[in-house]
Amino acid sequence: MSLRKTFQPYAIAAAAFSTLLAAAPLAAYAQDAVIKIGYAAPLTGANAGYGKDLQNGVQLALEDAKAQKILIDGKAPSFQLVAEDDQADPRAGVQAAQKLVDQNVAVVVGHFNSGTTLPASPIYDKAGIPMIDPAATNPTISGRGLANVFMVISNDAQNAGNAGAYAVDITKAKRIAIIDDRTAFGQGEADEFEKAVKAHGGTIVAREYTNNQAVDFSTQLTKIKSANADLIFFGGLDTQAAGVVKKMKALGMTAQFLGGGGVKDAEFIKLAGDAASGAMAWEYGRPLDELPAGKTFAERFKKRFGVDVLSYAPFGYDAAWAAIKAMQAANSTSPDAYRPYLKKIDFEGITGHISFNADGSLKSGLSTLYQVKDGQWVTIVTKSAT
Ligand code: ABU
Repeated sequence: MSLRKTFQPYAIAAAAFSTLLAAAPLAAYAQDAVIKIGYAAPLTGANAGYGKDLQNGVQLALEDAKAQKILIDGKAPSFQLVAEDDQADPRAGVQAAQKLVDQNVAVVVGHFNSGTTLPASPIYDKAGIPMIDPAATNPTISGRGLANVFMVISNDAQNAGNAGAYAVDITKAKRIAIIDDRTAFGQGEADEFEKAVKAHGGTIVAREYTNNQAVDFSTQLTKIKSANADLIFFGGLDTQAAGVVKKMKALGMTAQFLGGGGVKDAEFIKLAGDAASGAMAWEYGRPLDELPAGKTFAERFKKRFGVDVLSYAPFGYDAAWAAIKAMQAANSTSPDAYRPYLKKIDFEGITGHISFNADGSLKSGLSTLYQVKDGQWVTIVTKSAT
């Protein structure tokens, strides 16, 4: 039997403290039990803001669990966050995953990018460690039959699917263009958007692409301008989306800008300035201020970390709690023991109801359309998957 199969975080912690235990009262042992919670995301580079935001969400969940004095198998565990920087790079993502496996974490919350999550998840799966994805949204993440993959966020079949349907049916766009950043995320959501546009009888007049380091979008936008598009969908993240709307304005383009997930945040508005006005974007889940516990979460987060929620921190919080609740239900931190409970988890998180389909994807995923008005994102509509 492999080390992984016999892995028991409590057992390891207990062995390390065995000498101490012989002389210590039971209560002291209980408080010393350490559960390693793995976390992987970009902590350096262009996506580091997202990584830190998510990490703070996970950290807050662990601190809340401690404050609530939760018990697992009669013991009050001490959660230790073990964070690895995947640099938003697929190769570094694989290395980060292996490091977390080697450190015997009981669960992994991660990653942020679809491009790192896709190659990292089979490593956790092979090691038998559940990975709870709080942000990466390529639909194939949960579509490969991996028993240890769970998502607390809706995927891009749902989110970009809604975007495509709405662009045709409600916005009434007649000539739709698409640009994507050729990452697993950007291309994935652009593909889902295109599929939905076509399924709803819409017309794609141009499909262009860039890469996730590019800062100049002149070539693509000049072609799209010639194609006389009235709506442009961008598959990629906030910084580049801001560059696209700025260039659209510079070229005198009046087409509606529409982003998918990862565009709607304060950074986009700050970077795009006036060009952000009127921009639309679909994001995952419900607006935080419309969720029962959302306002309190935002206030507590600001008080604890000194910054506002950027975007995905509440999903990080819910991902960590999904693991903690499954461990509580199983009375064990052993993945083999708590995995069955994770599969049937059912609770109200900060982001909404958390329960999983058989493939680990979020049941009843929602997405929301926002638009920039007077320098702020305002909510247009929230929809369930099309
Ligand atoms: N889902 C938003 C951005 C992260 C990603 O999927 O790559």
